[in-house]
Amino acid sequence: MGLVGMPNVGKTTLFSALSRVEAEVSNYPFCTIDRNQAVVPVPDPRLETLADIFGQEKRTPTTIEFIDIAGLVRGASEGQGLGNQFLGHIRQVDAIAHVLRCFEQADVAHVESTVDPLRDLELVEVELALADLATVERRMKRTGERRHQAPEEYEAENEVLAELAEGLRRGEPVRRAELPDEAQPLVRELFLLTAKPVLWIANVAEADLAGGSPLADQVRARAEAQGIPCLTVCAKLEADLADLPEEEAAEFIEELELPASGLDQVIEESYRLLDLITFFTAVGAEARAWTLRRGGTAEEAAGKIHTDMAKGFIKAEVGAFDELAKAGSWQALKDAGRVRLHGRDYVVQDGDVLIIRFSS
Ligand SMILES: Nc1nc2c(ncn2[C@@H]2O[C@H](COP(=O)(O)OP(=O)(O)OP(=O)(O)O)[C@@H](O)[C@H]2O)c(=O)[nH]1
Ligand SMILES: [Mg+2]
Repeated sequence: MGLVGMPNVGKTTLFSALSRVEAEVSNYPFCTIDRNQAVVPVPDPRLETLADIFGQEKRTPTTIEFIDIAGLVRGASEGQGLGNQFLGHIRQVDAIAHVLRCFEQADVAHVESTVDPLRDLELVEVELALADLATVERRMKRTGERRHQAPEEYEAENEVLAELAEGLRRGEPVRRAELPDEAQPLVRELFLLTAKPVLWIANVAEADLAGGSPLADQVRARAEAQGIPCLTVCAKLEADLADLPEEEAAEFIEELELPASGLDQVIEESYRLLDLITFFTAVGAEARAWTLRRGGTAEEAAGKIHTDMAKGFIKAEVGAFDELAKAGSWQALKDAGRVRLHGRDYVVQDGDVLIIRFSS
C-alpha cells in the first residue's frame, strides 16, 4: 500500500502512526526523500478467539506493508519536484492510499498556497494520468515498430492502447475506463499508476473529527460519486495516540468520544482494497493469521506457511471460523461433521481454519 499525495498533507505523519516508529516529519515540503517502508499488523478479533479456543498464548497477526512516498507536485510527470523517482515508487505498490489535506494550519506551508483537497486530488490524478500516458505512448511506438512483423497482434494491441490514451488525455484514470477483458493482461503488463485500486484519506484537524469538516465532506461526496472508499482521519492525533501505551490511548479515545481508531480503519480498508483474504492456522503453541489473494487455493495457502508444505501437500482439514467459534472446539466441529477434507485445488475462503497434511 503506497501513501500518495501532495507535499505537507500528512503522509509521513500517518505513516509514522502506522509504523509506530518516528519517521522524519517536518513542516517543509519534500522532507521524505527515501521511501519509508513499514510492515503493519492487521487487527483481526478472530485471531484472539481462535487462540482462546486452541489454548494458545502466541498470536501472530498477518501483516500489510505500507510505503510512505514523497509528495507529488504539479509537473511531476515531467520531472518537477522529485517527480520521476517518486512515480517509480508508486509503480511498485499494489494499491494507493491518497492522502488529502483538509486541515488548515498557517504554519504548515501548502505548495499550492491554499487548502483545497479537490484541487489537490485532481492535480495528483492528472500527474499520474500524464505519467501513464507517457507509458502508453512509449508502448504504442514499440508496437508500431512491429507492425509489419505481426500485423494482427499490432491491430489488437494498438486498439487497446489508443483507447487508454484517449481517456488519459482527458485526465481520466484507467481504473474508470471500461475495457474488455482481453485488455487486462496488457494493462497489467504496463503497471499503470491509475489502474491501481485507490482509497482516499481526508486528513482533518483534530477539532473537526467530531464536529465534521466541510472540506472532508467535499472529498466524501466525490468519493461516493466515483465509488471510491474514503476515510476521515486526523493523522496528527493518530501519531500522538500511537506514542501512548495502549490503555492510555483507549482512555483518550473514549474521553474525546472519537470513533474507533482511525489507524485500524486505514489498515482494514487497505486490506479490503487489496482484495486479500485471511486464513488461520492453530498448530502447536501458535495461532496465526495469514494472507492469501482472493481465489487462492489450499496448495497456495500451504505455500505461504512453508514451501515444503506446498510441495508435499496431501490434504487440508478445513473448518470455517464462524462455525468453529459456535462449536467451541475443533473436536466439537469435527463431531458435527463440519471439518472437511479438501485437496490442493480447494479455493480457500476468508476465515477458513486450515490444518495441512503433507509429507516431507
Ligand atoms: N494540524 C495538523 N497538522 C498536521 C496533520 N497531519 C500532518 N500535519 C502537519 O503537517 C506537516 C507536514 O506533515 P508530513 O506528514 O511531513 O507531510 P507529508 O505529506 O509527508 O509531506 P512530504 O513528505 O513533504 O510530501 C507537519 O508539520 C505535520 O505535523 C493534521 O492532521 N493536523
Ligand atoms: Mg513525507
